[in-house]
Order: sequence, then structure tokens, then C-alpha cells
Amino acid sequence: MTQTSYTVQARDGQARLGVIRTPRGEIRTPAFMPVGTAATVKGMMPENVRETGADILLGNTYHLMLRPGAERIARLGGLHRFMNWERPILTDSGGFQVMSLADLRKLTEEGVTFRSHVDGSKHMLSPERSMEIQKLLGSDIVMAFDECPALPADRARIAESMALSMRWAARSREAFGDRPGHMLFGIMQGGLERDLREESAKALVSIGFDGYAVGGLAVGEGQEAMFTCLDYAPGFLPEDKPRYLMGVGKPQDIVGAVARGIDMMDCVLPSRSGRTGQAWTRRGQVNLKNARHADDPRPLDEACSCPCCRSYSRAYLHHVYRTGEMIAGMLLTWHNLHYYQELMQGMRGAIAEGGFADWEAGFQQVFEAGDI
Ligand code: PRF
Ligand code: ZN
Repeated sequence: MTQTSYTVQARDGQARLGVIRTPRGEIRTPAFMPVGTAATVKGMMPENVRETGADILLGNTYHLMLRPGAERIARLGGLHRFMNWERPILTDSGGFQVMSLADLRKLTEEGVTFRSHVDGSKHMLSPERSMEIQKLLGSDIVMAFDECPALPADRARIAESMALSMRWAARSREAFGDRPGHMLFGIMQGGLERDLREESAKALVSIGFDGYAVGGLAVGEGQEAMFTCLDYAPGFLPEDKPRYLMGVGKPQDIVGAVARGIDMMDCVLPSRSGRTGQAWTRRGQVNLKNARHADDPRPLDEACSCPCCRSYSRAYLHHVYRTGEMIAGMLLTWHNLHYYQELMQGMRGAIAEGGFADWEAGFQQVFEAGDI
């Protein structure tokens, strides 16, 4: 009894409608996972994150191992209890964050040693330690430990890094063991090299995972190059397992990824841009800092049913952002997460009805028309 499953319920072109079942609840796919890096989706109460429609959150091995520490979270009953989110949590494995955030990194076959970006203390991550930390956190979907070069990078560097990530994937699988109710996802690498992507997928499939991530994208290559890769990369992965595109993205990226066969995504964009006065709506990006909103009594989006749009004007949002009030980030984050979840629900509905292409064309037309 594995207690977890993934079922494809409908297909429309390459897009898939499905559900991942775990003991902590169902994840409707295509799914967007809000990011709760430091055991909080910044500016939001967990029950309100749920109200936006989120089935699952993302947490980070790297941040939590440094502060407050994985062993401490385990003693306090695990990450779900610690942060008051009882539904599924996926945790990233830490290597990617070490490479982008930590100081004095040293990469070897064994793993990576680094100094904390918080206090300079020395730490180590390896496939084995990453699996141990994600188990201490109580993560429902554990990510294999990988490494990812920033693009552009030369082919030799990408090939070498991918091969190392595949050896680490095998060690992650071994260290994870058999944990009923929990899933382990492998991470495909290989940059923008088609043959390396295929080789990576074959290596992962022969190890065997509960799901497969497409890693190493949205690292500087641009949307067109990313979509070119997504035109073939998901096709190298098993049909009967979920596919997760890591760290993506803008609404247009998310829609394009789903159209190409991706089932799950995460991104800091809706929460982070909320804290910097940026909103995402059906009609694209809106900058609330802009003086044009100062006298505007209309909501951000009259068609949005979120608490921000139901009760507050653009003029108010502009004012509280300009004065540095906390509620500015809270309201904009709520709206942005609500919008992202509505986008996912819209795609799920369209796939169910076999109307994804029309839905996508309509989405693009309104999005590109711009804010009014
Ligand atoms: N690997 C891991 N986490 C990630 C990535 C990756 O390649 C990316 C790339 N967009 C984001 N987060 N482990
Ligand atoms: Zn809204």
C-alpha cells in the first residue's frame, strides 16, 4: 500500500487534467503551488492561502535547515503543525538554493559545503542529508537532490552537471527508501540540449520516481527557449506520473507550460510581486505605485471575487503601498494568489471540456490587451 496515486482524468492536446492523492489531501492538477519558503507564505494566514484555492504549498530545505533547523521542526511536530498547514507540502531539496543564495560554495561528488547567507555558519548538503532533512520536515512530496547551472552555460558544463545530478538522483532514491504516504520526485536536467534532456529522463525513469520535475529552466534562457525545450522535454517522461516545472513563472509561462504537458508549478512571483506593489490580473500586470491610481475608485479587477477586489479601491491600494502599510502587501498577495488559482481552475475546466485551445486564445487576447 503506497497511499499515494496520480490519475489522469482528461487530456486536451498535450494538456492534462488530473489528481494526485495523498493522505493529507488531493492535489488537483494542473496545480500552482504558492511558495512558503520560511514556513510561511509571506503576508498570508494559511487558512486564507487555502481560500485562494491552493491544494499544496512549497517549502525549502535550504532555508529551514538554516533557520529554525530541521531537527527543531521535527521536535515541534513537523512542518505542517509548525506552520499550521495540514494539507500537502512539497519541499525543494536545497541544492538549487545553495547555488543561488549561499556563500563560499564547494561542490564535490559527495555534495556541497557552503556558508549560510544568514550568519556565515558552515553547512553541508548531500543527497542523503537532503532526504533526511525533508523527512524531518515531514514533507509529502520530496525532491531529489540536484544541481543546476545558470544559462547560458557551455554544453560540457551542462552535460557534466546533469550526469552528477543523475548520480545524486540514484543516491536520493536509495536514501529515501520506502515511505508509504510520501512521494519522491526526480529532477530532469540538461539545459537546452535535447539529447541531454532525453538522457536525463532515461536515467531518472530507470531509477524510478513517483513524479518527475523539469529542472534547469527559467534560469535566464527566456520564454521562447524555455517553450522550445518544453515542446519535447515532457514527452521524455512517463505518461502516468505527474510532471512538475520548477520555479515558473509568469501567467503566460504557466499557461504555455500546461499547454505543453506540465502538471505542477511553483513560483514566488504572485507573493513577491504583491509585496512590491505589483498585481497580476486577467489584463496583465498592474503597478499600484503608479500615480494614475491615486484617485481611482475602481477595484483592481471588477471581475475578481477576492477580498482585495471586493472591498478596496485602486486609490486605497496605491495609498497603503506608498505609505508602507503592511496591509498593502497582504491585500496584493491575496489578490495575486487568488488570480493564479483562478487561472489554474480555468485551465482545469477547459481541459475537462476539451476546450483548452480556445481558452488559451481567450486568455492571451485579454492578457495582452493590458490594464484599463
Ligand atoms: N532544481 C531544483 N529546484 C529548482 C530548480 C532546479 O532546477 C529550478 C529551476 N527553475 C527552480 N527551483 N532542485
Ligand atoms: Zn482580486
